Amino acid sequence: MKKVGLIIAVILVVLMMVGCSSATEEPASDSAAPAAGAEKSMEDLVVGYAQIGAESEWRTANTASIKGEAENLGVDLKFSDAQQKQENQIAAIRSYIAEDVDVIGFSPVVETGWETVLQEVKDAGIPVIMVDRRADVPRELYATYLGSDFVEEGKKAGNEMNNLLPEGGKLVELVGTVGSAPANDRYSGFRETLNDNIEIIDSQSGDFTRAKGKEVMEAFLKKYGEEITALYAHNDDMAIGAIQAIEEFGLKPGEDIKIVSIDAVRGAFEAMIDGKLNVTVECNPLLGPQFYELALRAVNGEELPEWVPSEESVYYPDNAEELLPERQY
Ligand code: GZL
Repeated sequence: MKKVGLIIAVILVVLMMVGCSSATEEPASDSAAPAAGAEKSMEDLVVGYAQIGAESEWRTANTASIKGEAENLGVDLKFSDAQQKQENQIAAIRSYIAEDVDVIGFSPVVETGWETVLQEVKDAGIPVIMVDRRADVPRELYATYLGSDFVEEGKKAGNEMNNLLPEGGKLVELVGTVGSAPANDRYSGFRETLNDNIEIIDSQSGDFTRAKGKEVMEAFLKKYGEEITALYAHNDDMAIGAIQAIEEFGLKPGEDIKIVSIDAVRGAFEAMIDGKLNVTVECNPLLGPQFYELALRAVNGEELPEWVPSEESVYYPDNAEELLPERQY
């Protein structure tokens, strides 16, 4: 009899231990977290975003859109600023793999050097969305590219320059960050439409910043002086820096030297109101809403188009004052 009681007691103790251990093995179910395999919602989303830096008004507005929309949607955003260095962006992307985020967004500072790290992201099963700029990588390494048609922006700039200089002229060019998609494509698009009677006498990088744009324009003026009749700047920040250099040299920007730039930031509208800039071609930085919508679709397993282009326009001095108050960046 005693033996039977002992056996029953041992069985009860074992059953109790199994019951406890299974309780400790299975975490308490969190009603907020979706069941494995269930569709995620925006509030469930954990996003890693590797931003380039803060080099221009455009980038500041782009960052505000990415951060602001995450707050609006309740997305858990992990954000990094690479200060224009590719190695910092790569390190940030690797940290997001380690954190096992749901999706990674980034704006590649230059087109090349991304295949290794994007293969690591793919091996980790995390979708990648390229935002703003694109990298030169195989299609299978990213879910989609959300951004502008930089070649089209360059073509528009060339057409606008033709309208400003119907008799032709001598033009200098401020190129964006060397090796970046916007610099490469705005360079080639511009040359597709520019008339032959406009000679490009010099072309150098101003790295998309006001300070460098001013410095390079000072060098152009020192070398060519009043021979220069036109400037093409790959972004408004470099154009604004160049405008300061032109005025300090004693010439009238927008009159002695016709200027076409790209981005359509508030500073460009202010320069057009002052008669110092002739045209700005829009490049929309407010990509936050589209980015998170695409991110959620990618995380929930949807196949996305290779490229989602942003809609853009061209702006001129004649209605700059009227439009400035409504400009969001
Ligand atoms: C273009 C963007 C460029 C802007 C610059 O999409 O990558 O980088 O034209 C910015 O102002 O620095």
